[in-house]
Amino acid sequence: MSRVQLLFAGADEYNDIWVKAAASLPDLDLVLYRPGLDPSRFRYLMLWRPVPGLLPAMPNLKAVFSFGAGVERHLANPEIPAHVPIVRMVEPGLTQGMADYVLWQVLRHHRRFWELEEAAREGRWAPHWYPAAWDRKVGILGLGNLGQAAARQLLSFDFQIRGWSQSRKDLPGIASFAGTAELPAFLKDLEILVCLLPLTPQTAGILNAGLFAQLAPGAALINAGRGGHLVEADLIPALNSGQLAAASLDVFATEPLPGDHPFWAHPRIFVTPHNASDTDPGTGLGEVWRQIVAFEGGRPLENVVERARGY
Ligand code: NDP
Ligand code: OXD
Repeated sequence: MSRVQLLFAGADEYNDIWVKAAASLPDLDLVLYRPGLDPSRFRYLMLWRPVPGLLPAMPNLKAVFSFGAGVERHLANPEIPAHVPIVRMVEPGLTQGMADYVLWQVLRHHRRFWELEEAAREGRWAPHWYPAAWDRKVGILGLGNLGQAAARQLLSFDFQIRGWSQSRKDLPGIASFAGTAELPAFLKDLEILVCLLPLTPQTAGILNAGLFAQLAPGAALINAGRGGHLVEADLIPALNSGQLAAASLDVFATEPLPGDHPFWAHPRIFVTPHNASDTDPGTGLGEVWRQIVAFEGGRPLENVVERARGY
């Protein structure tokens, strides 16, 4: 196969790391997008945020590779022609990063480490009781690539794991709940809830007061899906009433989270800057290259977004 050019409009702040990673793929030319560049010759594009005017100037485009796993921005971008496939990012670095983030936060809530940190800061000697991991009920909304990886990692730490998805899964050790009808049974008595759903019209606002009320009293919430999953106005009342004990939020309706947002200052909310997991330049680019080679060889692309279902 002759050399292939990939136009790269990723997250600007890491461009140099991506250029370095591309050096290990001698048949791939990674060309960084910059205003004024003529994109018409490119057949492949790697895209994070929309770049107004870019897609209409790419008549030879064969596929858009999403820089991330979440594709709601691409689906909302009217400039991506309907016939051009959008490929979700599925790669080992992103997957492992999310499994690690979820494990970190689940352990934090399981052991209420934040209470110990608070006590230590205040010079208080305040041990507390905690149940064994095998008695802790953890649920994952979204049992796709990332949700399954997080579930497997938690399972290896002996937590009781349930997952919720559109279609039922047959995964050893994980109780699978499927569809809206099974959501109440999934939520019942859950002590730690992790959201790893894609943002779609069906999942927007799913983390709301009605859902919190179905969890065990004093449950913890971890949202690493999208900010649009959470009804922000419902969170602080749920924390103040004790329905929720604490929350870890990585994603927000407005990013960066504005400096005066009440989530920053709330003692039971732990904010991270949409950094739960990132696409790894080495393995991420390797995956894009693997797919381009297969596609050029006449094989179908994998992980193509189903536009009608929204992910
Ligand atoms: P997948 O497409 O692999 O998985 C999505 C899962 O959600 C599937 O199990 C799917 O069910 C389920 N689902 C979708 N809609 C519904 C619904 N209406 N009801 C029930 N279940 C539903 O996505 P990934 O695991 O790769 O990524 C998930 C999300 O994580 C991304 O969309 C993105 O928003 C977020 N993300 C956040 C990052 C961060 O740093 N905070 C980093 C990367 C991703 P089924 O299996 O039946 O199709
Ligand atoms: C992603 C993300 O979608 O980083 O991959 O949020």
